Amino acid sequence: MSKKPVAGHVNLETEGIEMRHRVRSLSPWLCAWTLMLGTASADAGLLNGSFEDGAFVADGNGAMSLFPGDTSITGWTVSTSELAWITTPNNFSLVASDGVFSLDLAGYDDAAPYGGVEQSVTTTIGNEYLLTFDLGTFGTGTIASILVTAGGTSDTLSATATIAGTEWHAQSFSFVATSTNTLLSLVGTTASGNGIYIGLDNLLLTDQGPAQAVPEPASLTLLGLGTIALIGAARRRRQAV
Ligand SMILES: [Ca+2]
Repeated sequence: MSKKPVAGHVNLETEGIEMRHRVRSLSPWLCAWTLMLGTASADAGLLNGSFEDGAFVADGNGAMSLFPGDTSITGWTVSTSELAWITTPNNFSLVASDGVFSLDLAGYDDAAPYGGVEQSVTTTIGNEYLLTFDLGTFGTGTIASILVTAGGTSDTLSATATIAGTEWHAQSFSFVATSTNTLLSLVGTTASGNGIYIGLDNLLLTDQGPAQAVPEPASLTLLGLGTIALIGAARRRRQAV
């Protein structure tokens, strides 16, 4: 007498084979979904984004005043106007956002035009890049702003202080590369109140992969219909067994 399947009994072996078959059938669609939803981001190779490396020589305040054209900060060139490269501790009670070094784009002169830094990075044409950094304020209610430029894209990012001491505000900026080399530039534009401080630290640049248009509803519908058809076929095959 052969063993008959009991009603409601699940044949684990058969179900397992069916499940593996269905997963294999769906895998090309899952891959397509993954591609459409985007690829993993990767470090884009920005050098010394935290300003921790370079030929730092502290003055009596724990800072170093740098002028346009200076390349003392590894990877970076000072642009526009004077800025201060500051270590921790210092005589200004300033605290770096990351590591021990940070910049004050208002520098020692505390007046516009403010200082800036720039670095040329290798980029892939058509890829989207995300730049994140911390913008520092000092003094409750004061506003600090930085103009960020990358290739043909630019934006002014601002933050308002809510506390009296050093306060770091996370910022982000995106651009699509149009060249194999993109000049990344950050220049201080506003330091309200007594105008003494525009902090900058902790820059990270990530390559987000090819800039993709949001999938159009029509292509999403086709993909969805294809997936449903595959599941239906798998079900019909199972019922036919
Ligand atoms: Ca730092």
